[in-house]
Amino acid sequence: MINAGKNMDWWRKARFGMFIHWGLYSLAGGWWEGREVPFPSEWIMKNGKIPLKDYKKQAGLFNPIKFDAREWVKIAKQTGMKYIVVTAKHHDGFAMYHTKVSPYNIADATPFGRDPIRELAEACRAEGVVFCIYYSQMQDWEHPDGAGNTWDFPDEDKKDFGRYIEERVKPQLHELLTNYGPVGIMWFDTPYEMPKKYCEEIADFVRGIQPQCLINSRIGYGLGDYRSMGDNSIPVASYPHDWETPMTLNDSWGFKEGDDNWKLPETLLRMLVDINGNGGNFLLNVGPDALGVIPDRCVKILKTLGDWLKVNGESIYETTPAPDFPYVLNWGGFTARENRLYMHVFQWPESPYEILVYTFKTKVKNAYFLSDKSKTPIKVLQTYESGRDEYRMRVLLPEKPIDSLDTVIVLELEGKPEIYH
Ligand code: H79
Repeated sequence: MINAGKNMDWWRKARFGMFIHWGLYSLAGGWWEGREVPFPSEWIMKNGKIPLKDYKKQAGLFNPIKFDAREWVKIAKQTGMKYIVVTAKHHDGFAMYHTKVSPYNIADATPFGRDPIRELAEACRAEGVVFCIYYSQMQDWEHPDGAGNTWDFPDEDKKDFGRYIEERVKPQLHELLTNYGPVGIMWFDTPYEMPKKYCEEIADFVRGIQPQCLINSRIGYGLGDYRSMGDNSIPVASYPHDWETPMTLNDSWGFKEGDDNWKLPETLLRMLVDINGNGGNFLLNVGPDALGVIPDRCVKILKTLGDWLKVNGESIYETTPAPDFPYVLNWGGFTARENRLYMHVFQWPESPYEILVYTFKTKVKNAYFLSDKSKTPIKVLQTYESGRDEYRMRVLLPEKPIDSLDTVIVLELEGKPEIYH
């Protein structure tokens, strides 16, 4: 993989972004002709084998009059998210921006008639959030030569994938990269059977227009700038490249009526800490509904995260990978920045209210709660074990946690945050 970090600065500092899945599938909301279609709602067309001509009829009904780009971007910002990745075209092939390449787009085919991608790009710029685009480059269930639609276009021999790339993908990428200002990431998805030639062509095409634009690894063949982990998967240790985990808030990416399997704020925070501690970014998804509203329940969960980050953001942004401890930290986990380690205590210890950490290469100079502006020292008892050449420490805590979700303790170290293995 992966270009050696060129242009990665903003991305490495950001650490937390908002994914937005919004499309015609948000109108169906996972239900078709009165029946729930299993799995994520953005897949409804394929999973329900819905004929293109029927799926397309949704466009005439799609009128998200409550859509307010500024509001979405403000929600992201208040959640502490530094970038937004929004679906300009998902696998269903419907463009959520005003493309001139095909009439199958939100501005031309719906009563709504606006270009939400433009509005979001402008709102992001106004609010200082990095604007990024999701584009499904291989699957397109509307184009007869795109991949994936085997029910409307069953005759595989007739398909000319190269024609789809030339007629649809490149012209649309050209629009997205020339009409909406600087794009932080062009986020591609699922290149499974795509010939290398096309992947290289697309990567070159993007970089030819916006050289600073990052490309995720789902372009294929190691051509991306950073590694996208599998959907909803978090590696258990740090990973020797820049990487990012895309994660759903409930089960579906697109809005799905009745999908109430919401993750708890403490679960999400734990994921954020685990991901950051292992050197990755967290791209957390919301699925706005057919009216253009991010569901209340999402907003509430995000607000809890945002409130925590307002106090504790120093332990998340601009972090570098924390050491991989060779034992389970059953109280929580570490993030790291310069000569500081941040202990994220999710599970407060029972009496005697202390946490033991060993195998440190260096001494703790100073310890305090991150939320404590006066930095009142927390007691840390340290011993040097000459036989093992390591520092062991006992962090002595009060009986009750400071924060109900995750209490952060700053450990200022004499040396670098390194441990013995
Ligand atoms: O956009 C979201 C997903 O729709 C997309 N990636 C995230 C970011 C994605 N595209 N392909 N895949 C995920 C992998 C496909 C998984 C599948 Fe399935 C398992 C296809 C069929 C079985 C999930 C479950 C989708 C349909 C059923």
